[in-house]
Amino acid sequence: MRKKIVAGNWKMNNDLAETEMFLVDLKKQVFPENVIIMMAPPFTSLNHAFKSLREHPVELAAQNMHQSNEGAFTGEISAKMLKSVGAKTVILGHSERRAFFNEDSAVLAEKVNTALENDMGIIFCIGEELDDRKKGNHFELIKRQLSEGLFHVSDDAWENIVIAYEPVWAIGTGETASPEQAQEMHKFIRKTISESYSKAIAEKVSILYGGSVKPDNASEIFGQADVDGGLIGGASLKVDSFMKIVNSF
Ligand code: G2H
Repeated sequence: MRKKIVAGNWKMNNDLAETEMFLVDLKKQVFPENVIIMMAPPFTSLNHAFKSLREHPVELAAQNMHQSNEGAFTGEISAKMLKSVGAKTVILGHSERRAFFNEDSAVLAEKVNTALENDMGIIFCIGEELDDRKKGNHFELIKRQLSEGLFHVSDDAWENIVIAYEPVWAIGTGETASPEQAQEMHKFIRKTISESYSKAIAEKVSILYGGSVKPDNASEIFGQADVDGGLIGGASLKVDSFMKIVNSF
């Protein structure tokens, strides 16, 4: 049985007071036992959320980190720092990082190594632009993102890796991949992992879908054979919609 995961990616939303309001409401909820729930608030809210959620089954993730362990990198955050404030996992390769901060596969491969060295979990994001899909290049592109950014890791590292497939054309646009499109790509990703590693590894890795997941489309998407949960942006900012998605399996 693969792990089912719903992770909220808050992006650059919610200051400390807003985080606290969210947490007050979140802690009143009943959490399902069959789903790993993660939230990735901004760095500034991580430690507060971690301390506040100690008695609750919600894991903390960071939205990014630097590839170096320390040094003269003004404005950056290291894996060790993230761990020290309670983040167990880091999201790497989000399309917004790739597009707005020029993170390419080479730097992502370094970040992957640093996260693994520091014993952090990774949610590794991949996804094609609309243009790639229109041209029919989407499978090739996804394969390239995987092989260039991730496929240098050892077999054992896969214990700490989750994939998030997020078609860029579906992010924050209200447009979602159809459940069939999600399934088709998730199956392809699993096959690609199987070919480069092994069937056993491919069958075990959780592959999340991300891109305008909402309470009204989550259960159909999560019902697909190769979809093991979601990376949720906008709909993770309100406890009500986030929990409806968490309860969509
Ligand atoms: C995709 C997703 C979360 P949203 O970026 O990573 O955001 O659900 O707002 O499309």
